[in-house]
Amino acid sequence: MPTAFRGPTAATLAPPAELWSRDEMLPAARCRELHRLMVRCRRLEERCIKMSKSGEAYFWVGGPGEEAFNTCLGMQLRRGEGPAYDYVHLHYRNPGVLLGMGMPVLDHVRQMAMTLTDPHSMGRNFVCHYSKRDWNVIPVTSVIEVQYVMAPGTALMQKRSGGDGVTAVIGGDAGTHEGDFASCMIWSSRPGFELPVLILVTNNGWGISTASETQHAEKSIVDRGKAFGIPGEVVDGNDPIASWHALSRGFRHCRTRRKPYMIEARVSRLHGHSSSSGAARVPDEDDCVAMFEKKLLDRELMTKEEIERVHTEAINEIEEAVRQVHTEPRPTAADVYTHTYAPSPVDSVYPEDYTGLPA
Ligand SMILES: Cc1ncc(C[n+]2csc(CCOP(=O)(O)OP(=O)(O)O)c2C)c(N)n1
Repeated sequence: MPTAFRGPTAATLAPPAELWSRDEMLPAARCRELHRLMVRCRRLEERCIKMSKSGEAYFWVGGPGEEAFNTCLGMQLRRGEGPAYDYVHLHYRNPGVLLGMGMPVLDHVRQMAMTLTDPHSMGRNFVCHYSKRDWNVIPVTSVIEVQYVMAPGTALMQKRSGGDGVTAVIGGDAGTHEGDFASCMIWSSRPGFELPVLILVTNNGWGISTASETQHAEKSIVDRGKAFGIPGEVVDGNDPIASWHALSRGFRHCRTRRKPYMIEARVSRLHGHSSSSGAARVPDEDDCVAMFEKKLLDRELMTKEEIERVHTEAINEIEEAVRQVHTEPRPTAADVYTHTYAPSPVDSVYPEDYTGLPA
């Protein structure tokens, strides 16, 4: 069996010579690891969609179609608390990032089912609205794009405190129209005060139901970085090999030069916007998991049976998590103010029997 997998930068565009460039190799073990993460993520998304339809949960949003890019990002983030580690400002399509960082699927299912055990919001926030202080995961908001204007803040603090920590920020293409995105570019690139911000955009071609070609006059979003002297690249976000290398380049640039870098990943949106738009599978979009499996089989890096086993194990793990959250408690009215403000009024201001409800 070959020990390394060589993948194309953009499967359909690159001439054969480039498909085999040394630049685009990944060790076989890493390919299998990425595949396992992508499959767990996809199966998790599919089960969560089912939960939203079966009454086991209420609302679903997520990133089926972004597994390749997001798992690569999660695996490359330097995980820990404080400025020496990387910070990550996410939006609502990033389970792959957290799984890549090592989050158990159970914690995602807990937020999906809105149980009290949800470590990100105690069951009070939408799914994918992560918040994890010990991994520098900044709380996700439903208000799109605000993450881009917050990112220079953590990067400024990282630059001042020394070290080589990076701030990564990610969001969708439609949201880049908002001023927050421009603020991110401006604050990250001030001459002499540049900041180590890895500015990522997952471009799925849609903003809910608005097609991006009706909104963007520029050829690619990273072109906007040129005006600010921010280098960047467009990558096939459906290709985990290309995504891995693009992200490596981006992290290396930010980590060593302490300056910003932009990556626009072209990705698919396989189940529409969210459960609000039905979440049915979209038939004519590229599927990164299926495409990667074809390459792994073609290069004899995995057998059909091994791939099937990865799917079965993922399904079993997720079903076990769903079974468990059915037994877990939900938030009560008494928790309504807990962690809403700091310090929590329930802990510090109100009497012990305070419920927040009218007497
Ligand atoms: C400030 C703000 N405006 C509008 C919305 C409503 N909204 C939610 S998602 C969305 C589309 C975002 O599209 P894009 O940024 O491309 O990300 P995608 O969902 O395609 O990944 C909009 C307009 C919002 N949540 N916040």
